[in-house]
This record gives sequence, C-alpha cells and structure tokens, in this order.
Amino acid sequence: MKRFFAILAAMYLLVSVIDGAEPLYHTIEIDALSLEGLTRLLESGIALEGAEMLTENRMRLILSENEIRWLEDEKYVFELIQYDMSSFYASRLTTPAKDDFASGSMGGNFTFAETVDLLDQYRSDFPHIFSEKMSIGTSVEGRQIWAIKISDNPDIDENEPEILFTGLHHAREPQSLMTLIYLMDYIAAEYPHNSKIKHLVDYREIWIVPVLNPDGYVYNQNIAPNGGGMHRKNRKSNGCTGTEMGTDLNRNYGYKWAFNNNGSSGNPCEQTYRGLSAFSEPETDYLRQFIESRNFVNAMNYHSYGNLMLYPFGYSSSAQMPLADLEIFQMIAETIESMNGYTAQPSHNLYPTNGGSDDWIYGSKGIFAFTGEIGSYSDGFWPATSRIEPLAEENLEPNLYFISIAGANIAFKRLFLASGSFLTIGDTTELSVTLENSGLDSPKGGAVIRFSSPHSELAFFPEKIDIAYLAPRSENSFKTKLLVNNQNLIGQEIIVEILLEYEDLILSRHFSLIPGEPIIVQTYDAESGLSPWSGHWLIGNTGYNSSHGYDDSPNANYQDSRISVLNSPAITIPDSGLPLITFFAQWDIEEEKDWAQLAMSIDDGVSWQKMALPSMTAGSGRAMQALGEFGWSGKSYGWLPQVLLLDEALQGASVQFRFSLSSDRNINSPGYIFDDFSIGWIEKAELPPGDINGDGITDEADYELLMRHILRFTKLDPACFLMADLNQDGRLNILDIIIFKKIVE
Ligand SMILES: [Ca+2]
Ligand SMILES: [Ca+2]
Ligand SMILES: [Ca+2]
Ligand SMILES: [Ca+2]
Ligand SMILES: [Zn+2]
Repeated sequence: MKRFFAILAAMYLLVSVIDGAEPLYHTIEIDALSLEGLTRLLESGIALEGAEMLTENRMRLILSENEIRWLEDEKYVFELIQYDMSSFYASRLTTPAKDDFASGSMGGNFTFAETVDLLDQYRSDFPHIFSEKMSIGTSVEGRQIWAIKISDNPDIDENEPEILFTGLHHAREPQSLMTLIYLMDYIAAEYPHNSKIKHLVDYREIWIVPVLNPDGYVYNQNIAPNGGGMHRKNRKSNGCTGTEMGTDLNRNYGYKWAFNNNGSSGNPCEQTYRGLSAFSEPETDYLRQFIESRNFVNAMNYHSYGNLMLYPFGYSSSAQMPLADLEIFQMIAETIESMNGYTAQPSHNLYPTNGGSDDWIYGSKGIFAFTGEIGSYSDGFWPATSRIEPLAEENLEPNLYFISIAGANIAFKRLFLASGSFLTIGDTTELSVTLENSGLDSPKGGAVIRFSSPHSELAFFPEKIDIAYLAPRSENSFKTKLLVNNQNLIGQEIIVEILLEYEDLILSRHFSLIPGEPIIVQTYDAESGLSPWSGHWLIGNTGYNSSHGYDDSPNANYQDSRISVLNSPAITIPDSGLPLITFFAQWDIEEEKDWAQLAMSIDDGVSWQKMALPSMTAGSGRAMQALGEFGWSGKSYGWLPQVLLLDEALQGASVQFRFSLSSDRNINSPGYIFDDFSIGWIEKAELPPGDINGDGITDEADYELLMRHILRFTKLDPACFLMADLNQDGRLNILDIIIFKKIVE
C-alpha cells in the first residue's frame, strides 16, 4: 500500500504559500483499524458523517489536513483516495440550464439568498397553500432562519397533524436543501390535479425549515462561490478559524448533551464540537422554541450522505425506548427503506452521537424524529449537478409517505368474497373488506365504505358502512352481503366496486364475480408438484387455503431483467355451457414498471393472446408494461379470486395458458402466486320468454321492468335487456310490448 507522507509533505507546501487559504479536505481510507483505534477515532472529534466501513477494518472518510496530521501522529495506517474534496466536488458542478430543477448558482444548488427568493415565489404563486415565510429566529451572524408552512388556509392554524422537515443543519450538505425544494415544487405543481397531494395539503400542516444554518451555508458560498465548500458547523466564534470555527449544531441539542466524548467533542476546533452548553447556539435554540410552540407528530432532518434512514437513539446503544414507539420508528424507517433503499437503523448503530436533533426531538418532546442521510460516497457532500435532481426525487415518495402517516394513512388490505368468484342466484354471500390504517391518527371525520355495481341487479346489504374511528396502526374488517336474484345474470361478469372515502380522498377497488354455480371439471392445486405445468416458475409453500401454490419466486423477490413463464398443459375446454377458468392469485410487483400477465394459445403454443381480467391494470407504457396490454402489478393485499370467461366458440377446443412475470433492471418485489387453477363451465338458466327479472315466470313484474326501461325510469342490465328484446332488433319499444302482451295473455 502506498504511504501518505510524500503527498502530505507536498500538500503542506501548497497550503503554506497560499496566504489565509482554507485547510484542504481529502478522502482517505484507514486500514488495519482495530477496535481500540476506532474508539480513539470516535473520541477525536472527527466528523464521521458519511464514513463507511469498507471491510471489517478498513474505513473510508473525509478529513481535513489537521485531522489527517492527527491520524499520522496517532500512527494510523491510511491511504489517500481523493485529494482536495472541495476542488473535486467543484469540478463536478456545472452551470445548469435555466429550466432545470437544479438551477441554483452553486453548481445547481440554490444559495441562501436564492432560497429566500424561492420561498417568496411560492407564496406569491400559490398563496392558497403556502404561507408567508416566517422567521423562527436569527443566526449567530444575524440572518433569519426561515420556516414556511404548506397547508390549505395556510394563514390559519388549523387542527391538522403537523410535520416538520429541516435542511442544512450542516452547511456542507446542500442536498438536504435541494431535496426539500424538490418536495415543495412537486406539491405546488401537483396540488391542482392530484387528489392524493391535495389530501396531504388539505389535511396536514407541513412545516419546512430549509436552511437551519444560514451562516455556515453563506460561508461556504464565500469560500467556494460555485459550490464545494467544506464548512460544516455554524459560525460561532470560538477561537478557531476557517472551517474549524463554529459549533456542530447536531451535537448541541439538550437531550443527553455531552453524554460522553465519543459522540461529541468538547474541543472547539473539532468538527463535532458540541458548544458550551445545550442549546448554546441560536440556531438550535430557536428551533427548540419553534418545536415547542407547535404540535409536531413527526420530524425529518435531512443531511448527507450515507443512504441511511436513522432514528433515535444516537447517544448510546443501551438507550431504551417503549416498545410501541420502537415499532413505529421501525415501521416508518423500513417503509422508507422499501421505497428508496436507504438502510433503516437506530442512529447509534453507525457511531454514537450525543446532543443530536432526533434524540432531543423524540427523547424530550415525544415527536417521531428521523435523520435522512441522502446519497452515497460517490455523491458525497456536493453531488454532481446531474445527480441533484435524482437524489431529491428518490426521497419524494418517502417524503409524501412521511407527511401522510402523521395522520390517517388507509389502504385496502384484503378483499374476501365467501363464495369465491361465484354467487348462487338467490343466496346471499358475504364480502369482507379489510382496511389497514398505517398512520398515526384516526381519519379526521371518520371514513365511509360504499359498495356498488354497474349492474343494478346486484344488491348489497348494506350499501354503505360508516366508520367513526379507525385506530392508528390497526387492521379492521367490515362486511356486507351480496345478492343476485335474477337468473338472466347467470354467467355474466358482474363488476363490484368498493369505494373508501376519508378526508376527501377516494380510494377504489374493483373485482368481478359471476352469478351461477360453476361445474368444475379439473383443478390444478399445486399440491403434488409442478408437473404437468412447466417453465421457470416453481411450487412455493404459500397456497390458497393449502400449503402449496404456483409461484414465480418462492420466498424471494423476483430477479431483475427477466421474463419468467409458467405453461399449463394442453387443456380441453368443456363442450357445454359457458366455459370458464377460475383461480386465486396474490401479487406484490413493482407498480408501473414490472408486471405479471396471463396469455392463452389456441394453436399449440404457436401464438399467444394476452388476457385482460378486471383485477389487472392497463399497461403504463414504461419499462415492461406495454401500452394496450393488461397485467397485474402493485399489491393484491392477499388472495383475490379470479375468473376468466371464455368464448362459447371454444367449447371442446384444446388450449394452453401461460403465466409470465416481466421485470425491468431495478427494484424487485415478492412476485406472483396463484393456486387452484380450475377449468369449468356454467349452465345458463332455461327461462320463459319475457322473464326479465329471471324468477322463472313471466308476469306483471317483468312488464313493469320493460315499461320502466322504455319510459326511461330505470335502465335494464344488458342480460335483462336481451331477455326483454322480444323481437331481437336491438332496441326496446312498442313492438316488444305487443309481443309481451301476447305472451302473458
Ligand atoms: Ca390547513
Ligand atoms: Ca394449493
Ligand atoms: Ca318473471
Ligand atoms: Ca326490440
Ligand atoms: Zn449532516
């Protein structure tokens, strides 16, 4: 390994000739790092943010020359990886195009002054959802620390769950600011036409403090006007100069402040200097007052870098919190991890910190506080200009989720029809809907479930369920009964629509069922091996009411960049009645990009026709989802019955089915499972002519239905319409009435 001395000596020369220059920062890798060496490192006051263990005893980190000198004195073994990070970062920052998102003058990053202008711009462009910027106090050098609120009626303090976002605790982490500006831009643009965003704005109060440390950020602008400045702390005068001046704001909070010297430093020139006392710094003290003046449910403090989603505690690995709180922290952090891949973990897992923001915000105030460390080492403190928007974008979905869960966050979890896909004429069957509220509050004003169908012949008891209270972080099931009395509907596909309404948000689920009692001639239940099915898919140990199912990737996520298939054997379609296929399926597949599909071949696998089922979604046109085709993506939330009606012309034919799962090059999920793949048929009822209501006799009741349709009081179901169209001319009129009269005479 190359030693460092020669380079270091050259470096000192360089520094000494530039009068008053800032110390340089370099990326180094420490090797042969022992536990004892790590402990000394922790106690040194070096900032380990972004530091990474590359192997068990090799650590990569960014240090100032003074810190590197200290490493040498302490006999660490290390290697230079990247010289002068400030210049290195600056070399990747370019002048952005005016209409790019990242159009600030520091290589795309907005300066403090530009950020203040943006806050004014939001207010003047969107005064109905952005508040006037408000100062929560002034910094060491007298700059305003601005906050802005996003909500409906932004000038009124309404009783809505409050969320806090902060950026730039540390001055050299501009991606924290850019991520919040991206969020504000997105909300402003989407609010008028995106019901989910409108819900978040109208039913929450979103507070953003984009620049907590304006002095440090402006200092970086002064020493590196085009970006790349390496100052971290605030600008409190403490006898040190340059980037060694100031207090580490994220070690100055008042919960276990100065707990020990591992997680903060008492030496003013060190990067993790904690200040003279808890909240000795105006920036942290004003944020404290601001937090205490409000009612935040959760708080997200953005930093960079490390691809991490951290939660308390930071001060000690033996710190305890109530299990119920820990579960909430884990749920939120792990959900975010599933969205952007950031590692969810308690802050102390990485390295101890005391006096950190989250320990106080949670430990003293009971607010669920997180630290998001955006980006990887290759992005670093000043990501390349082209990386600013992608890094902000990868935190958009997590941020919207974070806003949502401060209140109610409700989704359909399971739908279950007791009779599977079928409904015996004249019998009621139970439909149960399970809702999950993963949010931290019950929906404001409760929730409503409505059941409906475009087929007026399908009745629900009840049609509407009012839910006054839906406990935070709970699952609840609600039931209705379904009834079809009309035998004309046997073998008709009937769509059931379930609407969930809460806080002015409407979520819907659809599924289809078929009135009638099918005769199943064959079922493949996956209980005795894959054969006679064949392909890439396997038998997994998750089945529908059984222990096995057909599974694209048992107990694992599907692979990237792959199309895997499962072919059925040749299947002979029954030669009577209405032929159909029925099965149960569950899936969890990357939405919009990947999907599972079902195809059928009637020519021994020469050509395949893609099927469309009501539980599928239309192709997005992105990644694997072809426009004009249908497939399963997103989540089924448990088993959903599936039924596929086949053309009567296929009676007696030999056909083959093929399931496929197509994945793009990134993000994979558990995949697709189906079970009890059955072939059967339904016999249509033999009804007398004119029996519109399908009760077996033609009488006054049918006449009334016919008249009501002709007089446009009600509209007949298509199947009933066919029954009423006695002269079979495709319309209902006086001619049908004349024939009807003759029938009942
Ligand atoms: Ca409001
Ligand atoms: Ca099975
Ligand atoms: Ca009748
Ligand atoms: Ca007619
Ligand atoms: Zn930071």
